[in-house]
Amino acid sequence: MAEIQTLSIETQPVQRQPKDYKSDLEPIWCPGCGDYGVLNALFKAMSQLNLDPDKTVLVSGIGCSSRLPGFVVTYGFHGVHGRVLPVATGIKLARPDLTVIGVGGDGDGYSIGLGHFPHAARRNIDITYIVMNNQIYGLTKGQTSPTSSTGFQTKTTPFGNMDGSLNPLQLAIVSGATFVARGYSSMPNQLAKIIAEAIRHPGFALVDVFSPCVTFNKVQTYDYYKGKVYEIPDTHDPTDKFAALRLAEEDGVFPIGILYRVDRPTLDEQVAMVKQQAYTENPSVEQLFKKYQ
Ligand SMILES: Cc1ncc(C[n+]2csc(CCOP(=O)(O)OP(=O)(O)O)c2C)c(N)n1
Ligand code: SF4
Repeated sequence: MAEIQTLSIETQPVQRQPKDYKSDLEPIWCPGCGDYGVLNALFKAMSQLNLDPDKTVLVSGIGCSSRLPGFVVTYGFHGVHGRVLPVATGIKLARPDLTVIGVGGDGDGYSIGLGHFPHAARRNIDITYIVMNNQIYGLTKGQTSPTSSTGFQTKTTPFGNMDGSLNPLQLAIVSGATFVARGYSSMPNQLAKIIAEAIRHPGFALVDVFSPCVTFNKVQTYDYYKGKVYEIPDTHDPTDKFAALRLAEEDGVFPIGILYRVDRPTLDEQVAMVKQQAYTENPSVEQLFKKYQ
């Protein structure tokens, strides 16, 4: 009998370009909104990593910035306000093979969603969280957010914001995040590099991005950041927690880059190990009853 020959076809990996991640939907952000820069940097980062859109999920909440998943050809989940992190955590635990990226605004992530933030960080779930921080609520037309500066006059604070402003970088570091970075939407090449590193990092990675709202924030404008943002020098040791906290504390000038990066087991790795152990031991229901009665 003739031997059956199997034909193997070698397929070359496709190198995707930034434009290949762009969906047919055109962004409807105001002209000049910082979120355009973040979207373009994300396209570049995805191309640098050659991410497969069929294996990538973008999860967002509600806000101008949370529209972002619609503009990308990956899977997307445009959820409810403030719930990026629990949804992203659930997706990553159910499908650890997927690259999961949360996106949204400072209102979404640091106000209504803040309760989820330290827990995602301390659990070290392997997701990337990009916060487009414009220090205001854009979608609802200009109210203060937790990162608004003290004294900032908005519709909700006509006599000036009386609150101190939250420092998301420090909060992430002390909560147990293993990758903490700051980007600026007007430095798209550097932002793309930071986002690519964050996605590559195994564990909870925060990328807080200054992304000016040109319509409602007339204080933290592009002019405001000119001369205040600077790249973190190579001499900074990102494994030094206290050095990272000091960088995040700087006031009046804003270091851009990776402040903190360490390795620690991720939640999804540990859950996979427990699942494996349960399959290996495979106890009967009777044995389980005996063990726990
Ligand atoms: C439960 C709930 N509360 C309030 C709102 C109203 N709301 C929609 S977006 C938003 C804040 C948006 O600010 P931010 O997350 O910073 O995003 P931006 O629009 O600035 O990108 C608020 C309060 C809502 N949609 N759902
Ligand atoms: S309102 Fe602000 S945040 Fe929203 S799209 Fe316009 S500039 Fe961007």
